[in-house]
Amino acid sequence: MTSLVLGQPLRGAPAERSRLDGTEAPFVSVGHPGAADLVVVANRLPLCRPSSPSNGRRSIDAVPTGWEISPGGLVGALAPVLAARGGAWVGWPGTTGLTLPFSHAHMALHPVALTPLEHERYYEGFSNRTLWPLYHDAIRAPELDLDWWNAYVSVNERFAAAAAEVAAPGAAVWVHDYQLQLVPALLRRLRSDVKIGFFLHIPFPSPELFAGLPWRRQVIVGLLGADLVGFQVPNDAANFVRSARALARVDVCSRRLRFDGRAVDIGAFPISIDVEKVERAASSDQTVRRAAAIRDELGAPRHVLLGVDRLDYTKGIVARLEAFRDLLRAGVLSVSDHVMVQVAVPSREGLVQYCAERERIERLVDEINGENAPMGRPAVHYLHRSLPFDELIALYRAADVMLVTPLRDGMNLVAKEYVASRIDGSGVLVLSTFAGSARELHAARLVDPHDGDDLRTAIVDAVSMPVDEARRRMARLRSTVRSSTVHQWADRFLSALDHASLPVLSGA
Ligand code: GDG
Repeated sequence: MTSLVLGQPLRGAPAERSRLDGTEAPFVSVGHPGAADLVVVANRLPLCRPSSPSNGRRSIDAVPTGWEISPGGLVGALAPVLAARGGAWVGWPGTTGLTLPFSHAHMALHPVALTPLEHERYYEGFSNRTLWPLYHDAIRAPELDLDWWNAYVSVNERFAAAAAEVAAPGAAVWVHDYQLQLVPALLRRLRSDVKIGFFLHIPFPSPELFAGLPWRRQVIVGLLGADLVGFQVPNDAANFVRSARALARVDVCSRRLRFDGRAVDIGAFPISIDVEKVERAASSDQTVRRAAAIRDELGAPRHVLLGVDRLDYTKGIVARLEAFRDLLRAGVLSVSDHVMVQVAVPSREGLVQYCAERERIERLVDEINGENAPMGRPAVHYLHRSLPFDELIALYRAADVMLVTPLRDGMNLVAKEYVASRIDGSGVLVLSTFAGSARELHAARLVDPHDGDDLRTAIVDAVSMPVDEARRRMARLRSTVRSSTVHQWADRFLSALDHASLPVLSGA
């Protein structure tokens, strides 16, 4: 177990009270390499800028004043496991200022430093201009650049070295996502005693698409360094197995591959949300009041339609707005009865594809409002910012129809959050069949976002759905979402990793 002393700062180190959930666990410096029984390795440390101004107290160990642990689903799911097992989180802190390890709420956080050039090549370049579009059905043309690939290799080496340093003998190391696909094999070379799990949050492409990546074999071999490789849905796992067969000549026996004299387990582990947290927020009096106030602010229309996405070309925001525009133009919907709210959280703003997408979205919003909206009463309310969690939940409660229409998405948690927040059993979810969540949320009004006709019909179906049918569907959706939480997801993955075949001990 870890030998971190938590709950009090190290001697001489001034404490900073955490603002996460009002807990009082301080950031304290840690200096115990090789002490963590569970290590999470992810591109980012779970740190963010607080939404409220800093209280002015000084942080320690170069944690800049005003940083806090980000309260997202992943950290919510993993923090208790890390606390119970004694765990560490290895990741890029998102800034150049943070270099020393520190701890928070029984987690040791180990920053991995990146230079601005590495960030540009490894993260913006190879991760987000090569892999992201390639893994999302090449909705945008993946760009190839040898310098980006070289940076990806060297940054993955650094992450693997950091994980190797903090993992206790026999520890479980859980590597996350497309930015770190080489880490499993690199880490295995450094630490053959640890168990290595890898989970991909985004889709894995078909072998035909994957063949467009010149470094495809290296990526496959990188992933095959794990004892367990997990995907969102079975189809992603099947795509991976097909490429592994073709490129690395693995033997396949059901869900277990044999590669290089070792077994590699493959599985689908659909991620979920903190259902209890969403339900608690959705049922508070404050949220109910705020949801009613939002409807009033929107002009008390009969139907509020909602979209909530990172501003990303994979999310199908343009197709959704075009469908809404066309229905208004055709007079099928009317601005007096139908108002749309689109939250588009700023994302990857340094990349040209994202700037272009933002321009397309904003042109469409202007077009729709220009053509249809009376003065002071927009038809589309466009929020290009991140909202506080409670406001997001109030919006879910205010919305009669939730439009989740990605062109391709690993899972899509917004769909699950909407369902979890509909505690009164009302509301209609329109969900793309290209989202991983469509495999579980069959009772949604499923739609093909690539087909404008289907999208328009789905919106009309949603706003005109008989109350009985809507409630029947929502009851099924709610029972599905409630039966599988993010905590169960983490438990399932980690227990599958515990049961994966034992690694060969060094020297054995
Ligand atoms: C990747 C995969 C997979 C959004 N707007 C606000 C806000 N959000 C939160 C949502 C949700 C999260 O962001 C978005 O999650 P998604 O699953 O929709 O999408 P990605 O960011 O693309 O995530 C995806 C996921 O990883 C997990 O494996 O499902 O397929 O692409 O939780 O609530 N949160 C707040 N304000 C906002 O304005 N507070």
